[in-house]
Amino acid sequence: MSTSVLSSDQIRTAVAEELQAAQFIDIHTHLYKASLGPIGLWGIDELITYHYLEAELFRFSDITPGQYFNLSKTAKADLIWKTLFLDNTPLSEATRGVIAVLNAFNLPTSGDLTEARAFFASRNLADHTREVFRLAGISEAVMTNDPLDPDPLFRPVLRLDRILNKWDQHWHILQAKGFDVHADGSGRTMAEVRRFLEGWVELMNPVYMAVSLPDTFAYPEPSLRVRFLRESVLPICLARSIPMSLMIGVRYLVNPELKLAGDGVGKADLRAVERICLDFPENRFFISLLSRENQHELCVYARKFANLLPFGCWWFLNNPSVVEEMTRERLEMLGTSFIPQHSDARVLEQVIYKWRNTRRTLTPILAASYQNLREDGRSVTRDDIRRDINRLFRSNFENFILPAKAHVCPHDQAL
Ligand code: HDL
Ligand code: ZN
Repeated sequence: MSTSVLSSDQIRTAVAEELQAAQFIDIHTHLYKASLGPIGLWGIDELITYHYLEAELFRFSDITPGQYFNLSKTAKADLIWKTLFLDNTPLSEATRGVIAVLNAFNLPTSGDLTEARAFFASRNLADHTREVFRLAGISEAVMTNDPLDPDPLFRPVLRLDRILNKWDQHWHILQAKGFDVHADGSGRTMAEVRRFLEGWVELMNPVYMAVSLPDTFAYPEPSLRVRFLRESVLPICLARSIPMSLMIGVRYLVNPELKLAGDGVGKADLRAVERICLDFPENRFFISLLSRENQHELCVYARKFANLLPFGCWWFLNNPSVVEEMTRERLEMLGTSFIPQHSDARVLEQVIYKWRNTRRTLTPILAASYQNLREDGRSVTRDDIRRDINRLFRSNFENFILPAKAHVCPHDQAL
């Protein structure tokens, strides 16, 4: 316990120390646990060929995407390394992140990749994963797809993009598995998709369900996607007390040639979020939006709907200049009732720099909030800071995924 009151000039140090000491839960990643074998991405060649860096390569090099994607993984990494890290200064968020990972393992940040490749090749993945989580200061990461065996470092999510966004390309897979479904959603399709998902919920025990949605997402609308949400997905989420994560604002493949790096961003109409929260007041929604222009109104909606939990500075927003603006407006409008960040890591070691950057960016923002509070007349202790950081990076998530408790009014308890 530390109830000692902090002076103004002690606050920032206390915030930095408490952020450093806290173990975060990373609620949205594209990582896979070691026991799954070779499907998880890790090591220097995967770090350097991250699709964020591929997008940056094409701005500095005259190689075409067609020529680039025909190269071997090693050749791609060598080209990106030379172009973005040697011939130019790695000043972007994604290039600086690779430097931070190399530095974390005392590897050279200039010259060629020989020593880095030898280092990562020497690592045992299970041990390496634990070391990476330790360096990142995270106790667990939530994956987008689950394998079937429990692992304390990784927790599962049931990702629904193919059902909700690409039913026309995937309905036949369910039909081949014996589910009575149809391309047009007719007949018993909705009930059968619910049965399919209930089977996966039984198998995976997901902490939440998730879907990425386009900037044009509308609700209500006479679409199969909305019918699946209303008739199949959200009823299961309610019955099993599983939150639904809606990540809205993607303009898919604005440049198809760039493949995974080809997606863009668009401002969404948040009346869809408003209506879903109203229509499903017992369901709980993690909401992350891709457009900077949607962020302030998301804070307003979070003030209207307690079943809406804003999370993260997603994808193109995960840069200090935007993270600062989003986090400040969330603190001002929501206090600590939101989840500031997730890593969205695709390559294991990215959690090291993504979480270091989060701590570095949030320290002055949180410190300023406490200093304002102190100037307004309420003292601040290290216990306050520790409790608030735990809420921001752990218990807001943990409480949201717990089965909904019956609300007991203080008056009732007194009776
Ligand atoms: O849909 C998502 O979960 C996004 O995060 C995409 O995976 C995106 O390509 C990404 O990696 N963002 O960081
Ligand atoms: Zn993601």
